[in-house]
Amino acid sequence: MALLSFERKYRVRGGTLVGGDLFDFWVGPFFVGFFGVTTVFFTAVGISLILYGAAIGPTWNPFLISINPPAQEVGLGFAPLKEGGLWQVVTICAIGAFVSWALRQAEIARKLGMGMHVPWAFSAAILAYVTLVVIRPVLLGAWANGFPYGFMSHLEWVSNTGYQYGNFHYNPVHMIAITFFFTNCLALALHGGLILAATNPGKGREVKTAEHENTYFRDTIGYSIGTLGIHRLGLFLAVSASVFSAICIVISGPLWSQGWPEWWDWWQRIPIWK
Ligand code: UQ2
Repeated sequence: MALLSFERKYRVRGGTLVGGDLFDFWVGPFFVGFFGVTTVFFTAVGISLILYGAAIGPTWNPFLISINPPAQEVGLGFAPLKEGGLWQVVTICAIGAFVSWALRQAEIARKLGMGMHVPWAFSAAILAYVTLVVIRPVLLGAWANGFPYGFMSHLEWVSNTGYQYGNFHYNPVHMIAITFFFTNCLALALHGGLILAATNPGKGREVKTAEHENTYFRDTIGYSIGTLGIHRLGLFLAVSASVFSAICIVISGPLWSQGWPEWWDWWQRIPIWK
């Protein structure tokens, strides 16, 4: 079905989660919906506050602008706007915008009668962010443990937080998360390469089919995961990367406060070596 006639057929009322027919319309190509409105609201307020923070800050250098969390002494309380309060409100706006976006994805999936795979996958990314700026700071007792919103400053936070635990690459869950990121990269390279190779065999030659794709991998490694399977694998790898990232940072401090290299001392302490 051509795109325009498909959209004429499927761009119909109904399926919204909130607001009934109120925001059940499109602006140009974009579905609006209640959560489209809340996404735009939180994004506009958040960006305005970041610009305000930059304006009262020491620099307009885009690499150096930073909206910082409150000082350690504030604990889990509210801070004055100019002393971390901006960071707190920007965090609320960010979570509001991300969750609104996920719910807008859910509404669009419902309208089209599709599964909820996209909103759930995106929720894993939201979980990783919320773990960094809410769950871990709450477990550690201070918003100061959230990361600052700035280009250089967030990189420095990552570096400092890593060295606080000696060498973060010794964090076993960090190892698992990295393995998922790398494997995800491998899977997407294989998939993208395979699809383009089948679709663009060269000028004047026939476009190939899923049978060619299967056979390519059966000939190469004796196994093809299949056209549906590769997408299941991709979703699993991508979501796992986010979830294990969230776990690897939330256990750093709340569960383990020494260096990560020391964690491996359990190996030396196995009674069998005695
Ligand atoms: C495949 C298949 C696809 C693919 C790819 C494979 C026809 C179009 C890439 C090959 C993938 C395999 C064998 C899994 C590799 C495993 C890991 C953990 C990277 O078979 O079906 O569909 O795109």
